[in-house]
Amino acid sequence: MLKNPKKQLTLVIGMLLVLFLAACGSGNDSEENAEESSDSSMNVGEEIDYTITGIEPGAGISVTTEKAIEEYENLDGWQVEQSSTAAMVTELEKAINNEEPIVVTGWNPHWMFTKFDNLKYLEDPQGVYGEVEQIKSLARKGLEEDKPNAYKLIDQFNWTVEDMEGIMYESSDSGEDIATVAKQWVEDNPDKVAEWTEGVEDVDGVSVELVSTPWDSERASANVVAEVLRQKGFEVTITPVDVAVMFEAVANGDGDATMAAWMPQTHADFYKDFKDDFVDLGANLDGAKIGLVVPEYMEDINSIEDLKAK
Ligand code: PBE
Repeated sequence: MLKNPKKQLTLVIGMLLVLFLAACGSGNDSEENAEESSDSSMNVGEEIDYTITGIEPGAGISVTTEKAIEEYENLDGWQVEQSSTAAMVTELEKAINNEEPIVVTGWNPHWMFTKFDNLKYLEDPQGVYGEVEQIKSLARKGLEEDKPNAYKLIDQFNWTVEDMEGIMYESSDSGEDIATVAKQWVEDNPDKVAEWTEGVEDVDGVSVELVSTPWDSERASANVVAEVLRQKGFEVTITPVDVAVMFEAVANGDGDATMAAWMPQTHADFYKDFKDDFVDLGANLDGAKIGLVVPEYMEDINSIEDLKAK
């Protein structure tokens, strides 16, 4: 018989603990996992202060992420921290090096998926981020009549996610400017260039203004097309602007064309606003994607709905 009440209490607690652990142990595996995942996903929100690491405020993906926060009830109390793509990538790299949780706005084509081979998109059951995106070329009205050879070349330009990511990765890896890498790419890919320039006549110093956005993906396409246009005798300028300004410039004729319209989802709002005032030349790239991206070691977070409201 134990006389010491303290010891007795310890014993009782100990027995309860044994019973409790036994009860846990008898539960089936899936129940256990479900419990674990709800616990750890709750921690994820807390650990990252209910903050999605975003990019530039003007980006389509930033607008879409604000929408996602509105649409998903489980994202109540979450926010997007908007800054820049470079800052987002720095945060991502830091988190990965420390195996810490992070949720970023991510997209393809981008070299982040080559540099970090442990990233995954979160499932998006409500389809806020759309499925597969295309990158489209748009021309100003009248370009076909004014500069038919430029129009034809831009219309015939198309390539793949791998082509674009190749240039982006090479530039980020070597530290060389996208323009330099793009020029080399044009030299190394005569077959593609031949397709785009089929039936395009040489000109003598006709000027072309391409408008684009400031992301590496768009700097890659703009510089590749600019280089090929230059080889045909055009004088080309590339003006990087915000997404909204890019659509506006092609619509009001300030710019001749862009190769940087992400549709049907990413730039839907901008596209809609100006759609009567430009010519849609169709996709120049298929298979782009945007969404929320996390490192694979966040094993319990596979869907946006696995994140818990604040
Ligand atoms: N992006 C890259 C851009 C378009 C190109 C996905 C960051 C966006 O507007 O979201």
